[in-house]
Amino acid sequence: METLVSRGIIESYFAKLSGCLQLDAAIVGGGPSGIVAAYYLAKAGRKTALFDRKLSPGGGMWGGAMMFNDIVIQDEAFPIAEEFGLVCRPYRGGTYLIDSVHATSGLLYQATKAGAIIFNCYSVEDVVYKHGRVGGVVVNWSPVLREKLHVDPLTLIAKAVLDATGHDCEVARTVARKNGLTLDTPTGGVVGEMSMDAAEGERMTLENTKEIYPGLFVSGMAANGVSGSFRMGPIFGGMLMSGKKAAQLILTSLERVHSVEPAGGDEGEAEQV
Ligand code: 48F
Repeated sequence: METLVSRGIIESYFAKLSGCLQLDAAIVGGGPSGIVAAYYLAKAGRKTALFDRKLSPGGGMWGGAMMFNDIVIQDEAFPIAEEFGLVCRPYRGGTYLIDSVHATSGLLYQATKAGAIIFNCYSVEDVVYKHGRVGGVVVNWSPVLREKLHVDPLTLIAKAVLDATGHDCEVARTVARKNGLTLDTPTGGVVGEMSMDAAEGERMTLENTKEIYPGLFVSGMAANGVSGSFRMGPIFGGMLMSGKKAAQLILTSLERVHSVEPAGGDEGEAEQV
């Protein structure tokens, strides 16, 4: 029995991982915007994997505000919450309250059920950058990085990469710093997040959700971070809508990109046509 259990996990896990060596979309960060993006991409039939450095993906949604575990969403985001089957309680001023543990687990459940693969305990430490576009993610075990072990990473090719890393916009920062690229932001670099303005922050999140470099998209707080917009605290409608918009933008871009596979092999790379 012990061997059967171990063999089952090992065979299943490595089949899952090798099935993700060439992705349509690699999502970095399993907060609300990344999970929602993963759901819509997988639902559209795209090979999608999401990487989160933590044991429990969900980002900043589990804890509500100051660990008071409820969140607020506004009217405009209600259809997304409804599509995910979340139980929303109408509140005042066109808002709804949702239990944050229910909301986070509901998003994760629907995204994985739609076919998105989630790799937890994975840190994205770099990207693949060639032919003038971002074309994949460089991953390592989070404990390897935490322990500062000198161990090389693995690489997964992806036609689109979504930076959904939240406030630190880690992927965009790494891409800009290492390659000296000009991003589609007001300064051409990562501007950095501003202080609290909930309404403006929510509005700008959606506006800032875009492709900031060929192959590299941003959503959620990372979108506001790269473009220098406001934080908004525990109202999460913008995060859900940003994830959906990111998925739509990626789906449109995937129609322009195809995978070139060398004859007789499965080790082709994503290239733009
Ligand atoms: O911050 P986070 O929840 O992302 P989000 O979708 O949502 C923001 C809100 O939670 C909240 C807010 C809205 O009202 O202000 O903060 O923008 O989740 C980001 C996730 O990315 C993971 C991190 O563990 C977290 O779960 N992450 C960050 N950097 C990396 C990463 C990395 N380099 N590799 C893998 N995962």
